[in-house]
Amino acid sequence: MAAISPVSRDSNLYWYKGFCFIKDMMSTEFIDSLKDFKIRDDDVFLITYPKSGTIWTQQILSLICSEGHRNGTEKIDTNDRVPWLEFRTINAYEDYNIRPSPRMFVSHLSETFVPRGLKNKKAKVIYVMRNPKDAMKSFYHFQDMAVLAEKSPDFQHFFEKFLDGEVFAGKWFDHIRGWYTHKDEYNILILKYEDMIKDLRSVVKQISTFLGIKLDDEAMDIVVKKASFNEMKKDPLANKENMPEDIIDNKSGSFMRKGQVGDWKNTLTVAQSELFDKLFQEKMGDLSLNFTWQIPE
Ligand code: PPS
Repeated sequence: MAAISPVSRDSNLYWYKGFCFIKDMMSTEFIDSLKDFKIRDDDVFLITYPKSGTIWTQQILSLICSEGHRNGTEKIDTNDRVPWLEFRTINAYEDYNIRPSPRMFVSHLSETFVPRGLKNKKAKVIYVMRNPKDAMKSFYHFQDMAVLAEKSPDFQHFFEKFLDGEVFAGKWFDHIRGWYTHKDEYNILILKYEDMIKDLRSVVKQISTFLGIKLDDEAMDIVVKKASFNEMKKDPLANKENMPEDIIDNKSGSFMRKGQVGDWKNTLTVAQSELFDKLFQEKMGDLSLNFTWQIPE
């Protein structure tokens, strides 16, 4: 059995097979069991590194797939429509095996931990990535709300923690590299947060085409409107205001915080940014991956 090891800057996390898990929320036995989770051909998995557009894409999937979500007649929590694969407490340990098809799931897992059945290339995977400087900044603020996270006293502390991967989900570089280099093994649509900011309608179209769902112009207008930052911030279900208090402390911040590209510029120093650029080049330079770091570029 692979060893687990402690995380030096957060005692609520542990390292297991190159990934950082939350002690109180997931055991190694449970995580290992997910490899055998039975996949159906019409399943859809949304996968992200944290703070990269997860709730946004959950909302888009809910809006595309459910007329009741679009017209507001069904008030179903986004986490029930697109439930977490690994955070079972959030979904009250629901037995996903008896959930009716088509099922949608969300996960922050790296490529090495997801159910093997996804490699049959029938079930769909949507992987969303965000430029890591903005993801890092968003993660830094999210620590204040994440009850189980050990808070960093200042940004420099978090910056080092993030680079070392001592946050839930481990190193950003590993997550992206793992999914990107194994993408051909999956029926996958790779999206970027910044493209969603630049042209949400096009991305919604891409997602609906990938899902094989045709929306008329009126339905498309509603999806794009209800997936906008301002609409989602007003919606308690999208803003995670209904999450259990022992998981998210809504008094310490707003989940829908800023929703911008380039907010990292207000926090990272020139030295931090340059160090990050150097590491990015070293670790990702061989991949044909470009990110939008600010708008306009
Ligand atoms: S989590 O905790 O990993 O599930 O967080 P995640 O949902 O991946 O990321 C949260 C950030 O996404 C922003 N967000 C949006 N930006 C623009 N438009 C819309 N509609 C939208 N919805 C969510 C959210 O504001 C967080 O980013 P920051 O930079 O902190 O604002």
